[in-house]
Amino acid sequence: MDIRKNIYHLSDSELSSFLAAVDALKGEGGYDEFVERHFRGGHAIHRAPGFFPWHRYFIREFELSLQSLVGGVALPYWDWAADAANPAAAPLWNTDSALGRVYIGGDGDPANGDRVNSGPFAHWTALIAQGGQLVPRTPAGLIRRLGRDPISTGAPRFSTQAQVDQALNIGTYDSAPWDASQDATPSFRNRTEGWLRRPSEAGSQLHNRIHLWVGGDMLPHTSPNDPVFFLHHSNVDRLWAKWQALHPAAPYLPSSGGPTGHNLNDPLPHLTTSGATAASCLDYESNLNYAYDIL
Ligand code: CU1
Ligand code: CU1
Repeated sequence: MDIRKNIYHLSDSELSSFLAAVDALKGEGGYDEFVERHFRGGHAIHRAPGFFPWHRYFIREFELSLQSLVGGVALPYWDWAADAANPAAAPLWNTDSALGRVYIGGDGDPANGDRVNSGPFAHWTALIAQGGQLVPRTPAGLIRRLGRDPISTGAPRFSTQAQVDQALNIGTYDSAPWDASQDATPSFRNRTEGWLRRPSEAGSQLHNRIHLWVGGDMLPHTSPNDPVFFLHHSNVDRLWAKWQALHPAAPYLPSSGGPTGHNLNDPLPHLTTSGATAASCLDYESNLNYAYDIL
């Protein structure tokens, strides 16, 4: 059983092993296959009930790929709500080892097209979509605009613990019409993915809001380009696990009648796990062999 920990709670050696594994996976090409699969999944794996199970498998496949390169690595999570008071100052973006541990590098450099020039992934090249194909960015680089991307303007600008708690209290997993609509019965999936807003909110929230706030390469369907994607989705998966624990009698919905690929026993597309369905990942501890240190 792999135990996923808060990235801030990793030991120095756990952190350096994780970062080395991610960089090694990038170097041998496997990392970019995850970017490709998420890009191919596109709209078919978002805005619908399969959002949670699809990403659950996807990041587990990623975690197993890391382990094949560096034994014993587990995927940490970024509990972003805990950094909501001042997200740009979060330790996650630290660029100077004199000020504390360096995790995944900091904000992009506006003088260099907002390319990340700090941390362990500073030399990376992201893949960008061009005519339906993915090609390496030229000049090379990974782009971040922490809270600065034009698309991330609007209030609130960062997802909060109050929003997380409100989402976790919704007792229904998903509801017809199984999409991103505002007039559906409030559901945990629609709210936590970030489409369903409260009257006081503008724009996308929660999961979506983190993509918008990080900006740059976290915006399009190639968002796994930035390793923060996996830390973010590890946390999103943890929130689903917590919701499951809080509502043990609430089923995954729909069992049938939803969009193709999103019913309980439908095959999930663009994964490498054969026969993966929502049903087969609900008990993630038994069937996928990982757990979280704290739900
Ligand atoms: Cu996604
Ligand atoms: Cu996401």
